[in-house]
Amino acid sequence: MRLLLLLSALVAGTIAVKTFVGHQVLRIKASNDDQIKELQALEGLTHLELDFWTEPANIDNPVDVRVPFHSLQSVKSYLEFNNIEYSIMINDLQTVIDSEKQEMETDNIKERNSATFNYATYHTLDNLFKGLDAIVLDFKSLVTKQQIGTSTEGRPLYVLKFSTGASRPAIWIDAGIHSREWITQATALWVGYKLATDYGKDASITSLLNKFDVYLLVVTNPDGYVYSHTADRMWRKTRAPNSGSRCIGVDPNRNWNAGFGGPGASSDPCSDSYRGPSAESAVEVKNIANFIRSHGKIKGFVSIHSYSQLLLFPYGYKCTNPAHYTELNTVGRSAAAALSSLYGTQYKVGTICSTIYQASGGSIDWTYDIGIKYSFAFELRDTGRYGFLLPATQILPTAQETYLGLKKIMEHVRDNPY
Ligand code: 0X9
Ligand code: ZN
Repeated sequence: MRLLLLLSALVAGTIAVKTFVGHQVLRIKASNDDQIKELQALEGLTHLELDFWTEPANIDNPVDVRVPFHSLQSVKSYLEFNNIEYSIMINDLQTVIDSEKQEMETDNIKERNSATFNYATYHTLDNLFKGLDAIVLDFKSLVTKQQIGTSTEGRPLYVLKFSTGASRPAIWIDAGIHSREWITQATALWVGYKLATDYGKDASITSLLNKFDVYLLVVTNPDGYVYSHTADRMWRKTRAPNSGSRCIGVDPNRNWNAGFGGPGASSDPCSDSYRGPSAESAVEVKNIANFIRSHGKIKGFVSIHSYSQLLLFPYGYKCTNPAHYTELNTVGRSAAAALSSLYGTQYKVGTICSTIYQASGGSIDWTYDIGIKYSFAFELRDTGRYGFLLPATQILPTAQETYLGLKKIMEHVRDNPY
């Protein structure tokens, strides 16, 4: 193993790609609140360089942690010493990353010789952008591409606008605010394609788009997305430099002006949930917030994350229920039921705080508090078998079922004007 690590470090040094040889993903099951506290204490030990894929917050949700090779022994001993149950979900993360990469390369070579976009594979940023252009080209009278701003490193933030008339109210959908959640960008692109093809064919989508515009931001964090392909598959944040620190990036889902700086976000620039120096300091967040504010008629806002199979609504920054709790819960349940009707995929529905954890500075809390009643966040497949490394064979089924959930939410927005 040592030799392997050394070799991979050498290779990584020359091409600057982070490797995960010998990293394991452990699934940890806390059985009481003391054990939750012990896991939170573990999270504070930064020298272990643990990557919590899900957070220790309550005993209902298992905690998935990526443990680097050098920390495996200490972490396992700590868990055993504290009698905390765990199992190995992924035995060697690099093996999974390698097969994902190989599959993607083979698919992309095939795709180059084909006239059609392959929705069933993961794509580089450039290819996703080609996918956006293909939709615009195929559905000229319905879909336009609009740049709503630029990322830290100068990449465009493109939204697809689905519109059949001027000055309509609108529904916003974004994906990929966390770059490593690759299933979300892939799903969003297919959803765009499906919306466009369904207009004029599916009565419900037709009536929706005769009343509402839909804005779709497929790659909310393009710098992080590129970095997750070229340098570090597990990259979550933006790629903005932080003054006074060598660590890079802000968690763009801790940077919104909703309970900013409160619990469930870090003030440490090296943390994966670093909130940034101030709300909307991340240009990616600022650009979207500006767009939403100046539009003025956004009536539904859906942000797509992965993983865990959850449909969430406010609040995350506090643990009190929103004023429209009953309605949001009902809509959420009917969306989850529609989603489940296709392949039986089960979703939990509830507020961010009650379902996962308290987390401040999240997008849907901000949109809800500025008056966008129908604000939801999806956490797509799976429940942890592959986590962020969901096999490409699951892209289409995930996209198809998610579309049914999204459709239910959009229909509710359409039929309940406010
Ligand atoms: O912690 C998060 O930001 C989300 N979970 S993830 O594993 N994808 O990072 C959940 C937050 C959902 N809240 C909002 N979208 N506001
Ligand atoms: Zn996320």
